[in-house]
Amino acid sequence: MRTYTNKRCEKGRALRYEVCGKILSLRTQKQETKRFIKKQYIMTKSALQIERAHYVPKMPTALRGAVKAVDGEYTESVANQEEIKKLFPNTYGMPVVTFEKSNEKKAMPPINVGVILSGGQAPGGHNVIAGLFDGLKSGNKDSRLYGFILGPGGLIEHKYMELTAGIIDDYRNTGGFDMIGSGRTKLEQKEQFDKGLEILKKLNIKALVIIGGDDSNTNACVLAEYYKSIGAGVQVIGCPKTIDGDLKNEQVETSFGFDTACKVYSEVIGNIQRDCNSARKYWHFIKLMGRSASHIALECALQTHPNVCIISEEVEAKNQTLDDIVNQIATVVLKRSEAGNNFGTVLIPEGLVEFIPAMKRLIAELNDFLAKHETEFKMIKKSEQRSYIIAKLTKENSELYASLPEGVARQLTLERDPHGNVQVSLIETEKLLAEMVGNRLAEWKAEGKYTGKFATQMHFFGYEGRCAAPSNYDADYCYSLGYAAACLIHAGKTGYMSSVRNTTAPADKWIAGGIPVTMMMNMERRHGEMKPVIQKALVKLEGAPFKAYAARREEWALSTDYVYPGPIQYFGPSSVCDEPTKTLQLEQQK
Ligand code: FBP
Repeated sequence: MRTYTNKRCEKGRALRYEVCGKILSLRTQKQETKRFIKKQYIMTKSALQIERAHYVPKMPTALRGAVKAVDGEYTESVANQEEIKKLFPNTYGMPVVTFEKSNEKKAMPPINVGVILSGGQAPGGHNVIAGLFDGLKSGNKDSRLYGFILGPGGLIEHKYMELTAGIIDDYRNTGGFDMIGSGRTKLEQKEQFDKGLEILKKLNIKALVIIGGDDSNTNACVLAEYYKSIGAGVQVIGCPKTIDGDLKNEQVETSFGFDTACKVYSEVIGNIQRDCNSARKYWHFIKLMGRSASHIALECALQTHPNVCIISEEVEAKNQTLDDIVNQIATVVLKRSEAGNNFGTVLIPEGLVEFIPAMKRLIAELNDFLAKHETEFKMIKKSEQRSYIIAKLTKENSELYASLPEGVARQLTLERDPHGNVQVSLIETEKLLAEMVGNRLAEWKAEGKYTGKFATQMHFFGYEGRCAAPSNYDADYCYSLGYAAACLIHAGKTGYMSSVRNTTAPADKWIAGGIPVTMMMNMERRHGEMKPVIQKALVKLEGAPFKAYAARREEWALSTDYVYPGPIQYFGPSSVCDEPTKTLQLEQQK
């Protein structure tokens, strides 16, 4: 067994970065872990980081000082109650917990806690960990926090580091997940749970906090149920993370990171719109991250007033074809050109192709076909692959495939994930639509219907926003989520998601507590099997944010009513620094 212990002094305080455990005898793991330790010594900070480190997140009154956990009503899952109750006999139906200010400060025994960052990065993750750390220390200064490295894989492979005060201070109010790294290993097998338990026992960890999206929180609940069923003595608490904004429901107002990411994208969309309104010669096709749901595209549209924003959920509901979408955009281009405006912006959600019913059918047939004929397909010359596929597909799919631009047709046949599915996020929808709109306008020009100019620029915004320094909203929200997770641990809870609500009100009025994860679950078919999962929230067409967009979109299409939100402000008036997303404001007005 090897042990690494590094010491350094800062502000007169000795800091210890420790990584220990048998597992370090493996060379690769040792190197990865060392990389994390080394990083602590070479972190050069920007002027903003230095100032921002002093920011003290605003917190609900209930979490300041002694905290009392108050149990509410017992709960039921949102659907499939009987099935979910059977699958979670130990964690089903628990009450919602709300924290209130208490007059008596109880001394807590020291506790060791583990934390995992799971899935895609989202601004504010470090503040969840800082809030958790401070919450644990306020219970007992001898409590310890361990971070599992590079996501759930760190738990299974026993890669971890102790998160000391110095490390936490270095990362307060910063973006990214680089304090301990993140990963996409799915924590769902009993063997993984048992392997994880070995290291939890070894480090005397009594609670684990999993910071992740809907799937990671579902798995956190499965883990909580398992550990409870075997009497492992380890509590499991989840925290709602994802820039996609699709982990929300009656109990969870928003997932953290959505606020900051949308503000970063809106800033650059605004800049592009100003450029476009200055040069008046380009149409900008902008694809926005967000996986399936269109929340990010919708929020950015509400912030910036583009000429067109496609909402995937509407495309599906109206059974629109690719041709319908192309016509819709081309019509706006034509109308604006009639007013002399040969420029504009189009926002496209990342997951669009999966929501176009005809494309969905094409992708499904391609998945099946290529899974069965992969070897044969690979033998075909590249230049002949397109005609080969056209000849093999059913009539409807073959015609659609033949109508697609060459590049996109190739992406549909080449890029496949480990499950044999087309990776839709890699399909360059912005190029697909720009090219198809260009073709449609050329047809209209030939018919004498259109006389304008159409020059395009393409963009994809995603990674630019996932690690931005958290906005005040995310810095505050995340810190409170982490602090509330510590309070849930102190209250002996397991199978809960940390929750902070009423977040459009000033922070001292926020309501902190915990929601039993089973309450958010229903049964869904995943990989051919019915599984209990947290319901994913897509854009609701009857919801206030979509309605607000729909009410203004015709006006925005033709007028040039661009809004330029500018960069996130970290210092200055609250009206500029603390404003929540338009989505949240509209939803909370209900
Ligand atoms: P999570 O759902 O894990 O939060 O990830 C969000 C996301 O940024 C999606 O918007 C995007 O489709 C995906 O991650 C990209 O994945 P990767 O990080 O593997 O490139």
